[in-house]
Amino acid sequence: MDVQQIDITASHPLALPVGVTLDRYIMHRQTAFPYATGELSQLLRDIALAGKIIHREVNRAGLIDLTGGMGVQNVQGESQQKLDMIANIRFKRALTNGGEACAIISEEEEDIIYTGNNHGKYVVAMDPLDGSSNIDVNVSIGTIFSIYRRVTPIGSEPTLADFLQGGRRQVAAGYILYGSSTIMVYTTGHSVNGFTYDASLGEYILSHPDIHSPCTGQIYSCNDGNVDGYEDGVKEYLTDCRKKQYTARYIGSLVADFHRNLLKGGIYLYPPTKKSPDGKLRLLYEAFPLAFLAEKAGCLATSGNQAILDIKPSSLHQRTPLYIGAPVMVESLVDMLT
Ligand code: FBP
Repeated sequence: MDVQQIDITASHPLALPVGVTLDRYIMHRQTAFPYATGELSQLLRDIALAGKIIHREVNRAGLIDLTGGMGVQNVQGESQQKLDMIANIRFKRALTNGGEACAIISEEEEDIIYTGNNHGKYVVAMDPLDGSSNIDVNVSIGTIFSIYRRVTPIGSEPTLADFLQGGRRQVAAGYILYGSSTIMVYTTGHSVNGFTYDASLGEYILSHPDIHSPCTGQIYSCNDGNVDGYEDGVKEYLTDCRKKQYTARYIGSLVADFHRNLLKGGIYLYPPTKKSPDGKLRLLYEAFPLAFLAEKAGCLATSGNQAILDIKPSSLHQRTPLYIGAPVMVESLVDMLT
């Protein structure tokens, strides 16, 4: 039997490079900062690792009885889903074992979580699994994280002050979206990059380099069921969107709605409502990290009164109205609010 001679060169389709892995990208970026010690890099890798595990659990949740509620409520008064708890445990463990985070706050827990790594330089605020209402119905959900360099002395017990520094003091922020594919999008204060998880390799691969969001768009995202409770300026803005025949898209998972609008141009609105007069979304682990990332990608984020990143935080689980997205759309909304 004649064996056909095929010439495998580096350019052969079977030999094409897989792309830049997250680990390699982090190491490369670290070399750009001569004073960098690798702790932030390790922390980002710890978060990415926990994200891989949650990717696996989300994908097989229906097979391993991981859907449904726990029958208990979290500090927000929301019923905790099994996957909420699993995600919370996995991220806490990864950050504790990683050794770089001295403390964590989580949407799922009332108080500061002390990791015991008092020599850690960083604290992490996180929403382990955002979009809880979508967990059981296979709709995209996500993890949101925000990282600060602590202000208390290294070696000492971290305190509230480490978490209430203000959004502009974040050193890194991002999210992991568990959707049709799993993607980690983050910034360390410079560019915004997205890495798609390739489970067959167990690696995140750079798929969305240097994301710059369109300055305007035709997509608006809000819970239309709450419109009657919105203030006049918001109602006026939504009427204008309809008049302009913009597209209404609302997944009900902040990370998923934000990600779509970041790439395509659009605005996400969660105004004050009768049920949530201060807004629903949490400042420290939902609004701050997405606003930090949004501004680096050319978007705007406001509470209606001020830029989200200029809000002075006063408590761990405080809420805020959130309007975030394409600058032209956010500015025209703010004009109608004032
Ligand atoms: P959690 O699921 O983490 O509590 O997040 C809040 C959230 O689910 C956002 O993801 C989403 O955008 C919003 O609330 C949906 O709220 P509503 O159901 O009131 O529209």
